Amino acid sequence: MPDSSTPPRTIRLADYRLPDFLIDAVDLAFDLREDGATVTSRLTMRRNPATSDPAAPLVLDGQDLKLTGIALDGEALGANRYTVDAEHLTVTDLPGVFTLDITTEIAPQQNTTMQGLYTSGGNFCTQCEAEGFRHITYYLDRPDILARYTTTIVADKAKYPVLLSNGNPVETTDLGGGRHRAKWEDPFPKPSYLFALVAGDLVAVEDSFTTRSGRDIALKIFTRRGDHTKVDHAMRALKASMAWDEQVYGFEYDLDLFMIVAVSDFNMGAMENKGLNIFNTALVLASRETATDGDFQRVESVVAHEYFHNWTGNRITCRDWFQLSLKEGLTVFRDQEFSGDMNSRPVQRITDVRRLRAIQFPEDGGPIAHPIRPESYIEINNFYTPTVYEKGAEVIRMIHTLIGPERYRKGMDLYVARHDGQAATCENFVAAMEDASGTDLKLFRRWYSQAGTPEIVVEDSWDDAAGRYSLTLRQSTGPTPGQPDKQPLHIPFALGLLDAQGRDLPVRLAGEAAPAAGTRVLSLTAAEQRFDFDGLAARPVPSLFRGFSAPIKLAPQPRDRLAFLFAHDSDPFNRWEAGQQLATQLLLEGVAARKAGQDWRLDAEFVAAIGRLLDDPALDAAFIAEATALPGESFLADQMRVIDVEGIHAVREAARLAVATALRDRLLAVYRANDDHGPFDVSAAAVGKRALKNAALSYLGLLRDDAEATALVLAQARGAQTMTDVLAALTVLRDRDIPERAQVLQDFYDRWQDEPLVIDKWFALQATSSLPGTLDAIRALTRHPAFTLRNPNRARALISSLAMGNPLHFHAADGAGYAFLADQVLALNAANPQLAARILVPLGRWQRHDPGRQAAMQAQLDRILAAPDLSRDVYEIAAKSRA
Ligand code: B3K
Ligand code: ZN
Repeated sequence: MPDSSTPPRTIRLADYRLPDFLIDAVDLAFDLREDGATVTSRLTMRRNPATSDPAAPLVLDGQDLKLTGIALDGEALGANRYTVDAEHLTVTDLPGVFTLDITTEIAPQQNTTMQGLYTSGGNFCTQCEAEGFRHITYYLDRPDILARYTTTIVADKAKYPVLLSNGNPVETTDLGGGRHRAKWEDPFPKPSYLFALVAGDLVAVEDSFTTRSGRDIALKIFTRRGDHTKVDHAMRALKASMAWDEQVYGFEYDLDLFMIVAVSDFNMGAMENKGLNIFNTALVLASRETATDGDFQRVESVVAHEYFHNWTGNRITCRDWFQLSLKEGLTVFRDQEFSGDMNSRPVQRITDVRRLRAIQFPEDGGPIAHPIRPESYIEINNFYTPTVYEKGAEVIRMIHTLIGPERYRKGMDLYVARHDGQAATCENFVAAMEDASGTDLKLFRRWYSQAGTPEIVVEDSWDDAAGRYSLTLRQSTGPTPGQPDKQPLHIPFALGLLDAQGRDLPVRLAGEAAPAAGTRVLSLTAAEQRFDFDGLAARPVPSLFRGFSAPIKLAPQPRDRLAFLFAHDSDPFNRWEAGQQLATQLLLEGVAARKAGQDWRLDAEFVAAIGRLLDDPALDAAFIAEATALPGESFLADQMRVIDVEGIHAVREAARLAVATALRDRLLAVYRANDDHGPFDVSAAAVGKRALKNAALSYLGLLRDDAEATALVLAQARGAQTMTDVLAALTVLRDRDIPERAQVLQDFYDRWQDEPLVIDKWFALQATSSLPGTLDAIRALTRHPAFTLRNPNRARALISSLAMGNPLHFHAADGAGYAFLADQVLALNAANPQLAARILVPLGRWQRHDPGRQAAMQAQLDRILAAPDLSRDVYEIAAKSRA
């Protein structure tokens, strides 16, 4: 705990109060030096007419600041007029309208937390969301305080030729003596979390975009020298995002300049500061040699995400941090739809659902389960979660599904008309959607307040005489911490009915006129509900929750139905899903058989179905790659009451080997057919071909005694021209104990040692190996000269790759993986609490492990909780995980 005498304070949504004061304008001046920085701030303030206490003191937030000056309306304030404690500056006896001048000294070079003002690679940069601004100066550091900012930066001209802040540049002046000054003005009132400053030796790649109203916007991407050759893709993505947001939402960019700066030390992916987005290099830089197709796609989607925040987040921001999903869930939904339009839509949906299941479902079923609008927190940075982001996006998607795209767009227009320039709430958003669509969303609102993943059981029946097919759906949600009893939710139920040839039939509710054949969206609103369908000649095959129309868990369906849908469903998501569900049933049966000491083999029919997909000319290559991959170990684990770590690994590997053995020649043919050596591009078609080729390779690589397959893997690892191909081959070698492995890895390191993002891949690769001795190898890698915990990308590459991407070794029965993770959490606790708390999360998922592993995980949580000077961030996750 931060201070052993008082437990950290819990902040509650129910305690929200309007601010007593408002800030109309902020005039900031930064003097940046090698030994620190001086920040002077002039706040133009007034009492909030909407609150009633005329004597309320002004309580400004501030942490790790040295106050060196304070003046009210130009007069230095006497010591009797204010008090300073570790987190506040309180000023009493204030008039109705006034200016406050505050000077603080800060130490950016010593700031390892990566919030507030800090340095990365010798350059200055900021991260203010959620509460970083209070580490820069005293302020009302809450998102409902919207002010106009002017920022002046003074720094050494040679070391920091580039000086940036939000808005438009208004002046640059050479001050002599090797120093210079830049002044920026942001005309849009904004909350402090969107403030940004960058000072450094950076180069810009420039471009421009003409808006639909004909304004020219200058676009600049800044990187360190040398990296500027890798920003073409980000620039393309930025321009595509700007065009898409105009077309799909009518949102036009509002400043004359849009900037992105890439920094290598960054706690998360990127930050949407007004006009000056700051990005982790990992999400800007991409080249064929250094980035995989997955990296290219992530760059595209994060560039879009941050750009989209300009309207959903910046123009309309959040009233308080409990409303975080208002901007995050909505903006993730927007970036997912953008990526769907730019790439293969079905594969995008599959990727997004896979991600939701991999990271959000376990959260929703674990100790830190919370609704998308949480009701309390100790440290807000701990709530930038898959639930707020990914489930939040599913909630917006469900509204879109329920009311349809046209009414959704009307709802967005109304939301903007009502709230542009304001700090809004999730309720404001839903109300706009409700009012614009005329759809009652009263029950739907429960998605905002209820945590947990609903489980749905579906039963069907067929009345031959009446030609009537009936589906009965039952929904239930298990208890989550603090929410023992759950209510039924309003769940969009997208349904298709197929005939025996796999053709879509009309989904006609009893008594209705016949609609067109195809998917129909119905509403499940009760704990149990029956739907009757008429006009059918024979019992249909149902395709349930098409497109994953709600973030739910569907109870296992009959195998013959899954096999049929896997072969025929016209909904590509559900076709993929049927294969995954079928494979899951088969593999879990294998896990049970192995445990009982019985023989088990992967069903030959299933293997044959995979074979038929492999070279189906009607299917998209990227889709085939997804549909022929078996569900991952973590997904399988999530389906078991008590997780059998070794069993899942062993059975899944045996099944993969069975596929590879049975389909060897077809896999080889698919490999060859998709091995394209033409010019490089990242079009959906080219990416799909590489994905399918490498899906084939990952199977072929399992054939240990097959010299041809092994030679293919080695040749690709050594000679491929794209990082996608090199890494796919290395991923095969990662798990193969062959003499060439070490040399190939060493050659890779030698070739890429000056490219940090590629070296991150090198660490991550080794951390995810299934070979015996991997944990020792990881421990040795912590002593590698290129390893450092101080760089979040590097730390995550080794540590989170083990904890989240290598269940076999993280969950080693002797608990060594857990102890290793706890060591790293404790080593990071003081230096970077946000990162420490983030990497700790997997240790809290002990509930469904066997008693031995449970005890070992809990022991490490106890060890963390007993450590002195625990940060609020780590304390909150450890304490909630242990409870
Ligand atoms: N809004 C930022 C995340 C800030 C995280 C603060 N701990 C990036 C994004 O979601 O776009
Ligand atoms: Zn965001």
